[in-house]
Amino acid sequence: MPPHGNSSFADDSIEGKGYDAKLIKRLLHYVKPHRKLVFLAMFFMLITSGVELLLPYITKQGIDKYLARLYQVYTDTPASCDSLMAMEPAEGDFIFLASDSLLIRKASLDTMDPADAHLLATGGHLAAETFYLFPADQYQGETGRLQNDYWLVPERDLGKIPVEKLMTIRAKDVSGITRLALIFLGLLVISIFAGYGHVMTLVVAGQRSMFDVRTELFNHIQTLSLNFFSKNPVGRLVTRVSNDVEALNEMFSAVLVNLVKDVLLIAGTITILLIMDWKLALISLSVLPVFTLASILFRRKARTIYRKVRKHLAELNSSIAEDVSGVKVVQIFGQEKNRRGRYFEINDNYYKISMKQLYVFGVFRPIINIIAQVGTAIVLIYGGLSTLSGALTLGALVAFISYVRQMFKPISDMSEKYNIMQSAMASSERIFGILDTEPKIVQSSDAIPPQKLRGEVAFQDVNFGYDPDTPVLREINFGIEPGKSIALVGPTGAGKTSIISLLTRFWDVDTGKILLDGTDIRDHSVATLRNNTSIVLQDAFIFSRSVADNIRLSSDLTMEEIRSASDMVQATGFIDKLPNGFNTVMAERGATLSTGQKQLICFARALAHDPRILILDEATSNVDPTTEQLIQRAIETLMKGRTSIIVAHRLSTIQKCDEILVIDAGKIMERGSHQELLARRGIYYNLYLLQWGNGK
Ligand code: M5T
Ligand code: MG
Repeated sequence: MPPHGNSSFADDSIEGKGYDAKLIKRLLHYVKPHRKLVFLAMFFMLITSGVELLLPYITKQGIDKYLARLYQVYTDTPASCDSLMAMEPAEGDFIFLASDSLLIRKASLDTMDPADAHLLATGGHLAAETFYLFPADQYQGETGRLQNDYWLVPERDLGKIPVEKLMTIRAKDVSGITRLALIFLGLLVISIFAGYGHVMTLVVAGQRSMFDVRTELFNHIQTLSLNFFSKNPVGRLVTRVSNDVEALNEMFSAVLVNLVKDVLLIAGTITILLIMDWKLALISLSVLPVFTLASILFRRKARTIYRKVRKHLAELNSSIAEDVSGVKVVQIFGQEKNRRGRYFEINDNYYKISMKQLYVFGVFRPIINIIAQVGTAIVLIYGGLSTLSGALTLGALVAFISYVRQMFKPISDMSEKYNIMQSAMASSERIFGILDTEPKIVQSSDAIPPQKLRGEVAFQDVNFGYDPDTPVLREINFGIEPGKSIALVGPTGAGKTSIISLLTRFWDVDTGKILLDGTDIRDHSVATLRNNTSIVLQDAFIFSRSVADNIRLSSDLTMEEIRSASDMVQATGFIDKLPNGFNTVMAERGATLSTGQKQLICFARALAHDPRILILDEATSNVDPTTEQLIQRAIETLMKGRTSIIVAHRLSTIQKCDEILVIDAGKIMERGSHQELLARRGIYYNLYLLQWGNGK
């Protein structure tokens, strides 16, 4: 595997802070245009949280009011009985039995003033036995006893009464419970819709914000100067635009969507538990710290291992991709065994890390579940005991258990959210890093407005290096009259392409200047530069669009103009043979075209834009003699009447130019016409012998 194989993965660390106010503030800037959606989402979220908190309470009501409608007998002096009755609790809570006794509904102890309830429960006047109460005119059976107008059936004997009988005499309870069930159902439906609305609105807001981030990022990257791209390989940039924005998106859909809700639910649940029974609440919350710790630990481990799995998988994939695409080389050089060994190693690494992942999940998940179950068990034990002693109603116990169970999930989710936040913060830092990179080559504020050029070019004492320590061009001086042409020749790495890059302002000179029509190119507006020059690069770049679009690019050229440009460079011949002619959509980078064909399309592109200054970096690649001739003629057509600066490899092209500059190691070593240079018997003469001496 080459060293650069997965550098883009190695680079994209995800460690860091989970919350950074500055970054969040900047991110919110992208959400701002969609804030209405966010507010709507918050509204929906309040509804769903409210319903979720309400449901166990409704269960409690159903149980206490209708299912476990239990009474205890209270006996005391008539005076205190009277004063109790005078408290006038809710209807049916206290029922007069005799002057010295009354029935108190068990669940009503929950709703009255805690001090009163305490007095009642501990005064020794309240019998522990619990009864169901039936109006004496409706039911009198073997079990229970008649007292005043009521038939009292002890709770444990209720099963002895036939079901049909129970249904009729408890008709009120049945209708009450039905009503509650319907309310329960209604709330559920509301919560489903509100939940849908909540997720949808936030996800839409998130997607729209991410869309904006991606657009801004892409637009910004396009403005950046080449020095940025030579420092940031394509792979890394692609990762930025896709993965890092995806991490932000994950933060949106997973974190923001639920974080507020989780916090609300946890806080709400704890409050309700404390109000219901603060002792039991504290006891049942005792597992929370352990549970939270275990969740955090698990999520952290899971995340780390997930990253490793991803990294190994990427290695595995790129190894397959490389070996398959390089299979010819592997076979010719007999490297199969060697490569098999390497692949085995990578494959084995991936297997091991995957097993580790399974192990982490296999151990931690059950542990976390067990802790949650222990929490529920504690509630059952303590709550059960309190229910037995009458301090807690059955409904309250059931509600308690629901609340406690309902609380574990958001807590365990929170630790995952922290991890997601962490990667999102790291990603946004990188994204903003790109957005904050200023283009190095900028148009000066007092630039000359766009103008049509005559096409005079001059280099004056130009020095340049891609990095300051290694000069690439030294003391370059030359000039071209409008309409004249110059050929740059020299060995590979001499600096020919670099001269061209300076003229197009892909880079700026270190010292010296470049003049267009007598004005420094840095004082011209960028539009002047782009409108008056056309460039055909060494590696002809074809976009995966139609041939016509490749020639047109973004200009508004008509089909006739495109066709005539391609006629002039003699490209129409092969274009017409393509399946859809000019409308044939090209493969990525024009993969289905030959090198010569790609060149011809690029020539047509340059010609169609009718530049004053033509810049051409001739391809060195060998093409067949027919194409060679086509290209040669195309170049001549292109050069006609334009200032041309051409990096030339073909002798015929070179001879057509008005002056030849021989570049070596970043310096102009010789200059003159073909004949003059040959006569000098210098570098050019030697190049001539080496390259074209065989008569080509
Ligand atoms: C001239 C160096 C390169 C060479 C010298 C594009 C580029 C080049 N270089 C960098 O350090 N960084 C860069 O981004 O500059 O290179 P050139 O101008 O491309 O050479 P050429 O066009 O004459 O060569 P060729 O092969 O195209 O005929 O030392 O390392
Ligand atoms: Mg070059």
